[in-house]
Amino acid sequence: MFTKILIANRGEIACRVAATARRMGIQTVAVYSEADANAKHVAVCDEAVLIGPAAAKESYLRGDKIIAAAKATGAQAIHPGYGFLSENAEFADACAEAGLVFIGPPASAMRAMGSKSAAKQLMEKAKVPLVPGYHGEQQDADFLHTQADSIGYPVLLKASAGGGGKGMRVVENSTQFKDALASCKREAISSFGDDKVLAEKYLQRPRHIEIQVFADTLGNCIYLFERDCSVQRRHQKVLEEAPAPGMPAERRAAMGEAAVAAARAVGYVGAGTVEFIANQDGTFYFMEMNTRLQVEHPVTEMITGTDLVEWQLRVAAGEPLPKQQHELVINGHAIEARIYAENPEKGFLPSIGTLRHLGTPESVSFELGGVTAAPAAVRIDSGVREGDAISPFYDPMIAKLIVWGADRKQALARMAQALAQYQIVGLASNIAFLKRLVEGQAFSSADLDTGLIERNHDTLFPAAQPAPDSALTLAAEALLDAEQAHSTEPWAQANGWRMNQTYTRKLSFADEHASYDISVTYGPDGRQFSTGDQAARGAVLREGDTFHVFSNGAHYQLTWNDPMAHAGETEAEGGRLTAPMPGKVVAVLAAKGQEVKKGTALVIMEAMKMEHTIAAPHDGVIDDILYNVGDQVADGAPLLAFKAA
Ligand code: MV4
Repeated sequence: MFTKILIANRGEIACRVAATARRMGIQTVAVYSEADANAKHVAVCDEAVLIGPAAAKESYLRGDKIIAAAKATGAQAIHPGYGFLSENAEFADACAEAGLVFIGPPASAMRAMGSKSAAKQLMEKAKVPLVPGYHGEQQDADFLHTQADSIGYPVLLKASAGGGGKGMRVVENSTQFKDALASCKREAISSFGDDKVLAEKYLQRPRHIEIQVFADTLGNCIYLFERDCSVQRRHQKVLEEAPAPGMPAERRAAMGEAAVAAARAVGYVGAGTVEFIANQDGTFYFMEMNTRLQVEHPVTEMITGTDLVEWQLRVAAGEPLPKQQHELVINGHAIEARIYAENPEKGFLPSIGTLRHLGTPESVSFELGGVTAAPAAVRIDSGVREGDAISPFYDPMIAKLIVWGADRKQALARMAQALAQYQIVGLASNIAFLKRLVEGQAFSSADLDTGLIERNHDTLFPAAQPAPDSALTLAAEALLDAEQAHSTEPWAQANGWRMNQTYTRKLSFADEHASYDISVTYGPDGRQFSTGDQAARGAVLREGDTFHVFSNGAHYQLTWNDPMAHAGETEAEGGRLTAPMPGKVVAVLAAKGQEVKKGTALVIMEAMKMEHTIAAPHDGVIDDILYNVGDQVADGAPLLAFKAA
């Protein structure tokens, strides 16, 4: 086994690989860009090498610099993670030339699967089911038209060099064919520099079902069952689960065997994924093979009790696969949600900024390959910590939230619960969207296909709702509790209530949709809110006058309209503090000559049945107090003389 590996990636996958390496006693070398000097993946590795500026092209995609870093640190192998150089055959070759093990498939297998049409021809020979269609070399327009006519409409044209949904055209009937072909070829040449296309029968309401395969250098090749990744938007996976709902054992075996045949056909070694497109009736067809470990691999790990990164390292070191096919069984159900710094209400625009607060669900930490009785119920794979930035340079993923349940129903419930516990402040996130998605009728009843999100647009993107009374109450409680906690004055300790008097204080909050008033009455029975909502439950995080209320899985951002904000500030330097409106002094909390800290409550006024606290604008000394309790004061009257320290 290797004693030191270099991880040629960043973010959660770099951290994920490092966790397994650490557990196996393998040293890790991180590489990082200038933007990532303080990143988590650098912190969790044993060594780190700076490889260039923030732009991936100048850092994480620089194979030469990464290989030099591996040589300089004495690493024996390079794990590419996913993305970046993970499916780059030239990089795999360059590693081999430098005497380094590329922890991934042979370059020849990557090349064989790189061209979609060439791969399909290979698959045809290997008897892997293909969507009826033409994926040959002939590109003559009339020839392709005849092919499309005999396939039967609707037909899908796809760029042969494409993938990920780019360069596809649906052709509804024969008369549309010519224009669609020309348009598809134009996009193919501009996107991929190659205008070769293939034509296929277009499947309506397909599901994306993929098979995890693993092969070693000794000729063993097995499948670790399937993942259903049908819930996507614009070819970006949103939710992934294993096993696929409704999969009969015989079809699972047939798909698994087809995937193994696909891998064997290209001499595959290591972790790979064979993607199938499936009709609602279960008939399935090969789409493409991803020659890397995938983002969604944790759901497979959870249901099979394996550590796929450990398997990758063992296979790359020449060891046999840790398990044989017959030793693998499916245990329960796992679902992964990709938590992104993005704004679903604004077309999923990435949200750039600092993760000022990150609260995560209670997670039973994942025992990588541990001999535990049951898988962890909740696993979080993340490459960012509170205080870290989501930059415009890389994928704005915050974390992968993966849950396990004894069955799908339990996994779903745990997912909803875990999402409800997630707290993110500083960036927009897709948490609320994910929660609507997993709780929605379509996903919970496993009515899956690749159009699920679009079809359920109205329920997934509801009109903005005003904050509920419970959120308002929680914000008000937090505000009043903080005032009380920050004051050492007896009036505050007495919960705002003074003998034989009832006070009502009005508080005003606003969010981007509306403004909200709540009043709190202090009386002999304690504190009563006008909302009538005395038992709202949730967490509140305060940032200045903004209260982030996390309640029932939602995040409300309520900003307190502080009538005293800035009072006295303009006249602060050795100046006076004035009454914000006409009223009565109800408490004097400071004495002449007293030194006070910034924010200390000095005088409380009552006006229009509301209390107003006049606080020290700076650290300083009270020069004089100009009114006594019970005095009426006019609007703008100086209440005390204050000298800033
Ligand atoms: C299809 C298809 C329907 N019929 N092929 C999209 C990405 C590329 N990997 C294959 N894709 C599709 N191929 C035929 N013959 C529908 C899709 C498709 C899709 C596939 C998998 C996951 C999400 C998708 C979203 C839209 C379309």
